[in-house]
Amino acid sequence: MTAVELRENVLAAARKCGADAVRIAPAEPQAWTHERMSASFGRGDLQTWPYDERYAAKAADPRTLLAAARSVVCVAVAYASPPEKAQHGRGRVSNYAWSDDYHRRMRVLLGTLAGELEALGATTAIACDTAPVAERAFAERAGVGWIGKHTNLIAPGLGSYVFLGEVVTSLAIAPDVPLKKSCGACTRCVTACPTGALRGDYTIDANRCISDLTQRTGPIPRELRPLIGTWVWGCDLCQDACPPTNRAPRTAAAFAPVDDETRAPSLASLLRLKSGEFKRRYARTAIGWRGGAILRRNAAVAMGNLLDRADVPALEEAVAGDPHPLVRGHAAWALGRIGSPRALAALRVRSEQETDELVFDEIRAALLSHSQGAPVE
Ligand code: B12
Ligand code: SF4
Ligand code: SF4
Repeated sequence: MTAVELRENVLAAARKCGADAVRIAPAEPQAWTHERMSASFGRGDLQTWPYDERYAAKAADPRTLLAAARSVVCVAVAYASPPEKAQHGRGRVSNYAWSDDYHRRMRVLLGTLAGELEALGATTAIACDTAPVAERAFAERAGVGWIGKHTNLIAPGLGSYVFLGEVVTSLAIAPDVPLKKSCGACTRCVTACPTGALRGDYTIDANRCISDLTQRTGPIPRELRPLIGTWVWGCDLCQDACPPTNRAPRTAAAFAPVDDETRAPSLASLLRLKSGEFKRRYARTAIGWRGGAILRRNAAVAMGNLLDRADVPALEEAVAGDPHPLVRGHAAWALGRIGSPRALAALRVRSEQETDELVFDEIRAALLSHSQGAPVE
């Protein structure tokens, strides 16, 4: 097989496996990516992630994953469905989590493609999300797309609603060239971000990103809670504001939403979600890796932003009876934000009974803000 035939065969195989875009990057260490990642971790941009200088060095060098690596086959798979508008009483979930878990689908795609390369005598390793690979950087190097100011990779014709995946291989495949595109003067995503996470220089303070805030395990900083709106998992605001993403079709049949409740769950049901129901509803989705308590916490924050007195009974129940202190604490915050006589009475009753220090602190802060006439942050 000639070099041209090899390249064409690999690209065709990737498309046959389901890739919407595919390009090749050389499996060389990327000094520029290493530097950018080190700088980002050094600034403390991703404090809830276990990333450090060692991780940056690994992620910028595909030979950490496969010692004999010569090429990285970079694929992008479109996942957007028609947009969901915010609905009263319902939480917002990011488009990437509406369907069956993309990790499984991507593993099948990448595994099948890797099998085809192995049939040619190659060794391979696959990566999607969880392996130490700077996926956006390699996709950018391969020319799959360019990295926008919202820090997501934008693929021409597909936009940024694409999952990335890689097959690192010992095959020497003729590489592509980067697209050399940029956002130009556009800053729409930066303006659209409610938390100020995007700096506008193609970097992000992920500690402020709603996607991170709704997925992390600990308490959400009080001053950031009002900025989350009704997002209960992930956030799409910067991508929804992005012109090349908006011009792309939103018809990814392979990632069709599981059902309406997964796409926009009722906040009252979410706050009462028991562990069995959580598993039944979410095990098949990309939300399943976190426990139900995280979703109940997020539902409480969304209610604290909706400010609907109809939510007080559900929040009362949560502050008094949820087994997880994280949920009781955030429910206390939400009751304080709503601030109706019934909400404040529930907080006073609970303040006599609560034994967990952090929850007690939330109740105290909520009550205090009312005694001083100031809104709860
Ligand atoms: C940690 C993580 C997060 C964190 C941090 C996000 C971040 N921007 O770093 C949080 C939880 C916030 C997050 C959120 C989301 N994530 Co995420 N996440 C990851 C993960 C696991 C690691 C990313 C990482 O290492 N970040 C550290 C930073 C410093 O590195 P970086 O993002 O790779 O980008 C740097 C380099 O690429 C470098 N660079 C190198 N060459 C070049 C060239 C140019 C020209 C430029 C400008 C920069 C550049 O500069 C970049 C910025 O400093 C990756 C999977 C993976 N292994 O890569 C998925 C991944 C990045 N996430 C993904 C998705 C889908 C999301 C969400 C859209 C989900 C959602 N809707 O909630 C949001 C998007 C939020 C946002 N605006 O970024 C996709 C992105 C697909 C795409 N089209 O880009 C990935 C690739 C997973 C996948 N396999 O598909 N994520
Ligand atoms: S995902 Fe949401 S919070 Fe995160 S950077 Fe984009 S707009 Fe901001
Ligand atoms: S909204 Fe504009 S600045 Fe942001 S990523 Fe899209 S094109 Fe770039």
